Amino acid sequence: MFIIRWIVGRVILVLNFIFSPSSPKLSTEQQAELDQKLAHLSLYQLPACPFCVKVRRAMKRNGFNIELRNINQQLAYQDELIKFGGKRKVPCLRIANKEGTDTWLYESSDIVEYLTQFAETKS
Ligand SMILES: N[C@@H](CCC(=O)N[C@@H](CS)C(=O)NCC(=O)O)C(=O)O
Repeated sequence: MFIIRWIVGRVILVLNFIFSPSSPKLSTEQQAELDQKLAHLSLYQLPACPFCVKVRRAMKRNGFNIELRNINQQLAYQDELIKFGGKRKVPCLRIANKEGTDTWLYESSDIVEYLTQFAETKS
């Protein structure tokens, strides 16, 4: 079972690489400004998870550089995801709110929807 999941994960990564969506052409200043607007977001994820790939593709389409937190690579990320998000499930978008609280947004479709709305309102 592990082998099959591993192979499927690699296939997903290769296909994602070949059919990678293009990013908007932004100047260095525009990109820096956008990066700053996104600094309150971080994505808890795994590289070969198909739902995480879906979110990362949406990020790329919009030119969003959101910090990626691999929960298998850093145990601290996994621990905080479980402790504060409530479960070990990826992708999960951590949204640091202005009041100092965090929103933990699970479900790839909801995250993509959030990013799409962000893209529409950012300018
Ligand atoms: N419906 C969820 C599915 C997410 C999902 O099943 N993620 C898997 C990885 S691909 C997961 O986190 N499984 C729990 C685990 O790996 O511990 C979504 O669209 O985000």
